[in-house]
Amino acid sequence: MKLYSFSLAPNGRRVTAFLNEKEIELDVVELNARKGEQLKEPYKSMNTFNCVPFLELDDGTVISECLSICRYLEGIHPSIPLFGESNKEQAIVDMWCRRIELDALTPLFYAVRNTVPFFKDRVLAGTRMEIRQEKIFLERAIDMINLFFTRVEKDFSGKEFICGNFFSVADISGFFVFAAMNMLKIEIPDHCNNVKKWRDKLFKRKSLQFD
Ligand SMILES: N[C@@H](CCC(=O)N[C@@H](CS)C(=O)NCC(=O)O)C(=O)O
Repeated sequence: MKLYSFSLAPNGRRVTAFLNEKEIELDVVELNARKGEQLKEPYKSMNTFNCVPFLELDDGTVISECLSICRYLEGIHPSIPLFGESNKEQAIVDMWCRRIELDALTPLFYAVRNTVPFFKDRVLAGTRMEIRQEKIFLERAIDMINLFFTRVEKDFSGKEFICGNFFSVADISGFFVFAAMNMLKIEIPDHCNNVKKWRDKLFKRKSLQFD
């Protein structure tokens, strides 16, 4: 089994954080996504979505998407569960993963790709196309983040982490929401004290230390 990833890419780091939490070591092939290595053969045909990270199993099956890779790894390394233990916990982790990806992480990643000059002509991940960067994506991401955290704030009282009193893969996704906000200089809304405590806790966590 081999993981193809780029150590500087946020999505690559999401899987790295998961491996760190579980103390799993994998063979990793570093593909420099800034140089577009994942767009060259043989990688291009291995993962037709042309993004990192992706996992190649020993039978040749390729699994991409951070959460799907982590889900597979959880299945073969169940100890220190990060997708919840009981059926109820698993559904709650799934709910927060979806909320975080749909309402926060994806809008922020679009905002980055539509505003940072480096992403000109690579507005859509895994492409090199002449699509104009549109600043509206940043405005919309700020609206979505404000709404997202106003909702999260209400839901957080009495919980240590986003899904309850256990650390999960949803917290890892949450960390990358805060990291993208830092990059875009977007602040957590003032009234969201629970959210600020959550962020501070994540930034201190050993598995989430990146240069
Ligand atoms: N939805 C995918 C997103 C993967 C993704 O966007 N990866 C970025 C790195 S953070 C990438 O490969 N970009 C390559 C490029 O822009 O050409 C996931 O969750 O794994």
